[in-house]
Amino acid sequence: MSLPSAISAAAAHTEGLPTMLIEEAYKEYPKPEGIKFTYGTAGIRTKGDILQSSCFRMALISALRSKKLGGKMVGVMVTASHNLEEDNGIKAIDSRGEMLESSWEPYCTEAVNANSAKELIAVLDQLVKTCKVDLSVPALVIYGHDTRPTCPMLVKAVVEGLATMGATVIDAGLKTTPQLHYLVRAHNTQGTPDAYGEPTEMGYYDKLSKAFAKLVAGKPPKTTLVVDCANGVGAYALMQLQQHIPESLLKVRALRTDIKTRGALNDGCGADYVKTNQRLPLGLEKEKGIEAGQRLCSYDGDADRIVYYYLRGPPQQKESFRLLDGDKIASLAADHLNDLVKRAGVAIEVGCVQTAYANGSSTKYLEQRVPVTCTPTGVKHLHHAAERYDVGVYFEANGHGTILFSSEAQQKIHETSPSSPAAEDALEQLKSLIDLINQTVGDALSDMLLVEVILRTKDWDCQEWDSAYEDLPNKLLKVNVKDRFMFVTEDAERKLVKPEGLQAKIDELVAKYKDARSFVRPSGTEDCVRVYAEAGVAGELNSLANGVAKLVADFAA
Ligand code: G16
Repeated sequence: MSLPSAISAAAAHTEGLPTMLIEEAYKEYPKPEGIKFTYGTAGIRTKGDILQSSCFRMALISALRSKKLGGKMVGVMVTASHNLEEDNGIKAIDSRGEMLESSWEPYCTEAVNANSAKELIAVLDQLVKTCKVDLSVPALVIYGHDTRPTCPMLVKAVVEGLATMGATVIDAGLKTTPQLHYLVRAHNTQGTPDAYGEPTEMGYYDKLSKAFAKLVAGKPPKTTLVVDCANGVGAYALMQLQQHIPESLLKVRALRTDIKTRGALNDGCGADYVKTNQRLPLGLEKEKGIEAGQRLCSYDGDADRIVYYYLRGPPQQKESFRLLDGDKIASLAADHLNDLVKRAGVAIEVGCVQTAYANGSSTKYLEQRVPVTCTPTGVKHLHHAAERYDVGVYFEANGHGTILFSSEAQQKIHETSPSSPAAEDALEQLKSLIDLINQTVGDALSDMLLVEVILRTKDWDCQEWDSAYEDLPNKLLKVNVKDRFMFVTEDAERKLVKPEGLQAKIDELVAKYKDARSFVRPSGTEDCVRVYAEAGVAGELNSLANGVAKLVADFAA
């Protein structure tokens, strides 16, 4: 069916679900046989060439979600973020620009696994009834995508799904994930007291760059920041951002910007590679100008994560590498905000949210300064926990995170009368930080500007930032198993309840090492089980991590 005729047919259908149109369109989007999809840590993620049916069905659900939210704009992002290029995925964005309300996730999983049009319609019907969706409300959905070769075909499936539901659509085109989150929030808050910014890509750069300019006024850059763009959409976004920030305020050298070469995305570069391998992006040590003291950072494939790093010696030596990951960013930001809040004399509290992956040293450091909460992996969990603080700093160790200012905190910051010039300066900084930080979701560009502002304000280099605490030696491993869903965790993923007996074996092993910790959890974005290990003695780390990985493999065999 052609799109315009589908749109008009569906638009005319306001009483119930457009079942005939769904049945018709379904023929093009049957579920691939023998595959079980799951709406996991960050939406649905698997090989890109088998995702069309999921994208079509997620579009149907997004239209329903918009209807449920009174016709507010919601978003759909086609990306597999940190995964390699052959993978792809789809994540739904709610009307305030945050992740999809978790009670809708099981419906997504059911819908993408439906084996017939009838089953699919039954799932949607159930959703409409249980969640009391008024089908007569018009739906508005914006969609965007990253640079993966499978994106055009998956976007087509999204468009067909939205047309089937008669939704009004906005094609955001190539975007970073956080940009799409920004656009949703900005659109829905336009003309209200909570207006988030102009709902355009240019509005996004404008908001960030103006706040940045205020915060670094009179503090010119002393160094060039080298950015590894993971050969992804971040390369494009950074180039645009540079058009808005003059070199006199920010000196950037963008590397790994090749979005055209097949297979280059996240390959040997990007935040995940650097964090997991605790080393420079492949081949960077040979680049001209990469030397000791150089400030470096890496985005991931959709620019929603960032990690920093620097070299203490020659780039060719492994030991020269020093990582400043999400934990270090959280510590830097929490400290800075705490200082500002105190200096400003505003009665608000800064809190921090981490996951089990947070390095033990970072948790110890933060707990001495602010309240700290631990949640399961996934920004959706951290985001909600951070909302409980006046100012909630949340970062996963992998560099995914942001800072939330509650409405009350923002009001207090805007209404407090400064008692001294120092208090006035702190208040002005807080006001600009509220604009600089993308509060919808972790955002590599916004987080990068935040780190630059703090380092510039403190007149620190990476080494001074790094000296806050020393990370405990740690290692992340992936174990490929037949069925990762047989691994079930509790206690914010710090303990396994299934398979039975495995946790006791892990505990037994960990007890043999000094100041050690290890946990195991199934990934929500890759087909593997992840093992994290930390040890007080560096020389013992590999033996512990490999030992736990072996236990996992043995239990899964
Ligand atoms: C996504 C999530 C993150 C999570 C990461 C890894 O990141 O948004 O919250 O930490 O996946 O998750 P898992 O260990 O379950 O595979 P991204 O950057 O890939 O969207």
